[in-house]
Amino acid sequence: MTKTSISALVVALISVGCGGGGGGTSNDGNPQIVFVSNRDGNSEIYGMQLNGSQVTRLTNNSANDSDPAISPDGTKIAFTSNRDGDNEIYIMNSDGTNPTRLTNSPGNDFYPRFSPDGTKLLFTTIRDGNGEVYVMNVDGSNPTNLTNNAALDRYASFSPDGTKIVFYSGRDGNDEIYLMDADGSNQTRLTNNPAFDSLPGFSPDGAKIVFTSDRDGNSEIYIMEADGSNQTNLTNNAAIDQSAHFGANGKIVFTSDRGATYQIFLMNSDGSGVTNVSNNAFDDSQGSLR
Ligand SMILES: [Ca+2]
Ligand SMILES: [Ca+2]
Ligand SMILES: [Ca+2]
Ligand SMILES: [Ca+2]
Repeated sequence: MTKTSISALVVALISVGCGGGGGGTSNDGNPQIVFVSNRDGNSEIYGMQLNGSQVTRLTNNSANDSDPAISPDGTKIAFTSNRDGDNEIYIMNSDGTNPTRLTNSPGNDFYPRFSPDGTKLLFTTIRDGNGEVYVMNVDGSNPTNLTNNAALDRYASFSPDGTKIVFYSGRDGNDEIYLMDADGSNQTRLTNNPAFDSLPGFSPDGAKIVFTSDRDGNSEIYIMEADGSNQTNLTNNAAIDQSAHFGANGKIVFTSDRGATYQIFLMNSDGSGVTNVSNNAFDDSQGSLR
């Protein structure tokens, strides 16, 4: 694929969903990073260690598999797939065995994110006619609409203590980041910028939120305090930098096309120490770090 067509692909993926997560950092044999790659001919989910070693393909079918998130204990991976017709939420063991469908609705369901205790999954669904943030038990039971309004609501992640949820909404006329309590109450806007602001995720101490914005002319990774103050550009690069998520070790994983293809990068929370961890000729994206 050309770089231009991949750029369009990743923009399309952003509109449907991207990665995130939190949890332990011990090297217990489970993947530390999960991501999406087309290296084997179509969109599949892969796992690897923090240094890019032990790359393992975890899905193997012709459908579009995307949006991977690792459970806090590292044993499960939630993801999105259209293998049964339209996008639904699935869960599998971290070695790729036993993929199980958790949703079954005619609209797209995507972007699963684990609660800190691993018992619940946030996800986005259009089953009610526009994007809403739902929460369900990790077995798929009791799906509950948390946002419940006429605008687009998407891409939700829990705070490390499980009491808050940060998410994207278009309810105030453009793409902004919002915070709410875990039961959907107290929905509050954190960004207020005419540009695209989306894909938010908390730092492991809950003090900061990382997100993607194009307010400085192209897609960059930003960080802000959890109250929305002190919004700072971490990447400052002419390339497309997007889809950032913290791990429990305080590192940020993100996707960038600053090389010849889209690759998975790690950096420190101040933007230093940028390292290409996937480092191959194919497009890799939607990295999620536990
Ligand atoms: Ca596939
Ligand atoms: Ca809505
Ligand atoms: Ca905005
Ligand atoms: Ca950039």
